[in-house]
Amino acid sequence: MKNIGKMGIHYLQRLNAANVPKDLIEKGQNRVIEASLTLIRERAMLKGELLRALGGVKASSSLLGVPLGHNSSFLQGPAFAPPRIREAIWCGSTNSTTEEGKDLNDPRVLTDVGDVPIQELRDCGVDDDRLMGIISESVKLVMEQDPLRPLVLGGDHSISFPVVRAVSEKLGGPVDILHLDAHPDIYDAFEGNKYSHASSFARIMEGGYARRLLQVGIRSINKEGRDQGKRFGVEQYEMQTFSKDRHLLENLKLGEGVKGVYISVDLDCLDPAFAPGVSHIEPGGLSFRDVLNILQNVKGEVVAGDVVEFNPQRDTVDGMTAMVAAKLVRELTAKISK
Ligand SMILES: [Mn+2]
Repeated sequence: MKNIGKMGIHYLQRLNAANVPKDLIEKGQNRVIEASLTLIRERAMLKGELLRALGGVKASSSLLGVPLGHNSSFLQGPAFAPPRIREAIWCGSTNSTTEEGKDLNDPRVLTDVGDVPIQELRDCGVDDDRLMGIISESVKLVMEQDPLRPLVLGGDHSISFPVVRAVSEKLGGPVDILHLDAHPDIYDAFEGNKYSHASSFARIMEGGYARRLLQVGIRSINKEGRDQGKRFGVEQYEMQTFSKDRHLLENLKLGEGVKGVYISVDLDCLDPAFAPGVSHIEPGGLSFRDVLNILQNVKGEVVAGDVVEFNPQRDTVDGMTAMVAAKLVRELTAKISK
């Protein structure tokens, strides 16, 4: 189970080793990359055209799945999360309205452009440098279709780097990031991997894609995490002082003077009692209502977001964490759409 994310059929990599001409491989990979982007481009265009024809929509959430789990340092199950989250959103156990009354069945509120075919690209030997570029490009294709705004389903947390990079580049400046997580994910590199899910916010800050980075729910942090936080001017709110910080965190005003607000939710920000289906179980976390209180009360223009690190291989048999992820997606949708 542990190695499932590494079990792509690295057939072309083997061919490479057998002295197959390099340009033959590269040309084939480029065709697969173009086909991958084409499907997302066309689906985003169709949804954008639909919303523009309907009219009266300023911003609308559009789901983009990024089923990538191989940059996890421990388990790789988040590669399987996007279809499980969609299934939970639409399972019918609850009605289709968000808490404030937006109807998810209305395409003006929520659309879906599908998944970046991460496993298919890796099967063709596409490396992480290019994979991160393809994720960024896919996010930009969604943003090109006004009024769509990307709401990304991970995947492990490594995907937040290419997603935030794309959002910032497309909008032409930094955003403010609200990052809910047990971990700061700000190692310079983890086990030698600069794309590690534990390093995504170091890449984001180095790139200048965020002005403010607020990390909330932190309870697994070492000296490097704190040093890196200071180095990049990160506002780290640790769980040990949450009762003191609660009022501030439930009344955040972000995004003024920058291009907007990006919200990144790692499911392990929640106490494992609420969300057991995560790779890194870290007791002492936020309740689900704590998270909703923070998210629902954020003042600012939410331009994009992600929900990451759901590991279906660790979930309860009745899929409780999938429902938790789904409700977060629903409420973030309500926050984005207008
Ligand atoms: Mn985490």
